[in-house]
Amino acid sequence: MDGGTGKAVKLFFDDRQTAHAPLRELHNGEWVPFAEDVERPRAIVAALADWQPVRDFGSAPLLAVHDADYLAFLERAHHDWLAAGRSGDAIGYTFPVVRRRRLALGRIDAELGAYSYDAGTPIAAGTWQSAYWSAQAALTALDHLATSGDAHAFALCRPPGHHAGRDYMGGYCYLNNAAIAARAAQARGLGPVAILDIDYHHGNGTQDIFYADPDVYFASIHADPCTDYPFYWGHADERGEGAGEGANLNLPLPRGTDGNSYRPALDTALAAIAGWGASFLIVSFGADTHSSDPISSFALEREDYSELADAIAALGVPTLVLMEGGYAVGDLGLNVAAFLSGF
Ligand code: SP5
Ligand code: ZN
Repeated sequence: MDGGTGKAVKLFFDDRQTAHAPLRELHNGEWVPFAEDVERPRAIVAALADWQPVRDFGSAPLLAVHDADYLAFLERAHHDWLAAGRSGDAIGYTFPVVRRRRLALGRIDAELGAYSYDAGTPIAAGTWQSAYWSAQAALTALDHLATSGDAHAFALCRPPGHHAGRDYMGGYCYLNNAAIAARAAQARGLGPVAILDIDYHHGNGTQDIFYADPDVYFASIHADPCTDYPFYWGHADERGEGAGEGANLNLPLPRGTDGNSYRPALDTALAAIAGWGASFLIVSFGADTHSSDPISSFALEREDYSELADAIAALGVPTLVLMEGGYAVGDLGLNVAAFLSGF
């Protein structure tokens, strides 16, 4: 609630975000249906009323986070895939050892490997359009917070963003919406900015972007990467580096974590964010912590989400909520609505 008026959190989404519709992903050695499908945003849109239009802030805010060559690749990749005589979705199969040797190779398969770290993030005909408008939804919600005096806003970012780095895609993510919003918030003088990532999976892309940056605090609560994707990032000993040392907090939790066992980690993250002195908060919200999620193994229930939001709102700083994962399409809309009702 805002100041006791009962005013609902403003919601932002653009229909162009449903153009992205890959058919399959590679998982455990098999082609399986793409989990991050268009039924997700449709379910969230259906569960909530009064969606606001998304404005176009152009590519400059994207370039504040991502490399220009990576953005150009995303925009043309599916075209290049078709030009190479392929059909369907573009997906890589050769992944260079990261930064071992940065060759600028033109073949689409070489580029797909160089700009990604997994085989679960295909590029379809509508991918660039949807990723672009997903980022613009975050920027529009940010603009709303900067100009309206509201304390909370929600962007239904889809595709999600927290696994995408400066020059790579992964984990169903292409543009890092949270990082783009964080840089835009700084540019508008809203900082110091903290990002709280409560998706089931570690936000490795966001962590990577700000790892050496003392001006953006990143805290993530997620499934222990010893057992869960993305495996190589999200361990508790990753605390930032250089000037950013101490501005990165990972709180991995075991499979089976429920609302009661999740809560102490949230309190730890919120205390750290408050202690650091954040004056603007971005929440990377994933509903894949729900008990019914088909690709995840936590056990949060719908009523837990409003309590989490209530605790986050108690920080008392303007908060931009961005959608990340959540794949139980039948529960997704009501879970997101429950989370937003807590503000
Ligand atoms: C944003 C986000 O939540 N990304 C998660 C990426 C996880 N990818 C690895 C797990 C893939 C499991 N795929 C199962 C598909 C069943 N249709
Ligand atoms: Zn996730």
